[in-house]
Amino acid sequence: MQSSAAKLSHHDSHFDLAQPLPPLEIDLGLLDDRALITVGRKLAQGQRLDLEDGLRLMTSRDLSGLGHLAHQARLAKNGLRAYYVRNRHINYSNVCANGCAFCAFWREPGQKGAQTMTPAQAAALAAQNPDMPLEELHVVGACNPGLDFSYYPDLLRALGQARPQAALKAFTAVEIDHMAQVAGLDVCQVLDILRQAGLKAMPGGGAEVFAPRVRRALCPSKPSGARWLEVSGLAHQMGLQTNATMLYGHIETAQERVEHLLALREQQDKTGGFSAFIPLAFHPANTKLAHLAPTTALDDLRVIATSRLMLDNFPHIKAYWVMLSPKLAQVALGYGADDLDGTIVEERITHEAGANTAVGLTEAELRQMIEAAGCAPVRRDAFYNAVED
Ligand code: V47
Repeated sequence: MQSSAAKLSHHDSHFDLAQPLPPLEIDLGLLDDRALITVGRKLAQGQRLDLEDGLRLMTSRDLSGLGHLAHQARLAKNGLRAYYVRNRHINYSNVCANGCAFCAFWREPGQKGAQTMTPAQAAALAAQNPDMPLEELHVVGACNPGLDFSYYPDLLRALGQARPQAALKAFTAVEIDHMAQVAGLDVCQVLDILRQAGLKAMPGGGAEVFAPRVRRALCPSKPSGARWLEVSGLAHQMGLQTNATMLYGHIETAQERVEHLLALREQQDKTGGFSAFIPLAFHPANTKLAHLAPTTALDDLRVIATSRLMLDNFPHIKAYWVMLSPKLAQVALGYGADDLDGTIVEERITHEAGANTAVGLTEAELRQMIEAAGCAPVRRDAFYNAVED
């Protein structure tokens, strides 16, 4: 099959990685769960997995069997390489009109703790620690009804001046949709203006779980899953690489998880611009869902492994250490993940929801985690190109 990824020239290095999986070397004797044997046979024949297969994976308790399948897929895509990036998060505003039930980060306009950085304040943060080179600035905020559209290109220009070497990976599909409404422009016009101001790629937040049932219950004001996919696809058609996420571990069912993955896979078949998928483990503290238990290690690894196997056309699966903990993220490198994200420096969305992980890791710590897992560390840029000193 000729993937549309091939049409986007800057994806050339990802072309093979965005192809469905080749036949995998599966040892059926390593699978305890009989349901996994069906999946293992399909993988050995290079067949694409379907909803039923996804459910078998997503509900299996045979963690070592799942790990074997996902690790073979990881090896086929990325060998034993494990990527990390020297990056910094900038959360420019927490003022949000959406009020999602799973979010501890958002504030009402004027509420105690509501904050919006001026572009100059955000640039000053980005410029901190000038001795620490950054390949990426990860810039995410909220749907702030009080900001004019001109704020966003101003923010990008200020950040670009503060850190000219860092690629600006900024604004989720949800923020882009919000800007289009504020500006009275269409999504491509918004992206064009942002790109002229320095936008290089987009993060994958705001996808949550696409199922309308879940969105009605948790984030009714947010655009639909179909809209999130549409905005991402338009970004791809304009040549921007983006990421994708799934927030799991709240009220979603196993089937809704697998359907979310299949919708992403279908979009990737069409537009080919997703670089990485990042499963986001729900943190309940200080949210309207604070009564829910946090995710378990078994479920975290199962979601990583299932994602690697179902998203056969995604180049990378990220184990986001901020949410998983560095220890579990390290283990996830043997369950399909090939990227740990980065140095981060400052993180608010997960920490305000109760995460007790560090706010940042050093490059040396990331490399040690990767080497101790038996993988080869690769420092990357925002586009997954290897970066040498
Ligand atoms: O969009 C909100 C989720 C996302 C909670 O693209 C929560 O490289 C857990 O998208 N518990 C932001 N998750 C984080 C994100 C991300 C992170 C790292 C890398 C990339 C990338 C993207 O976090 C939000 C939302 O889906 N979120 N509240 C919570 N309580």
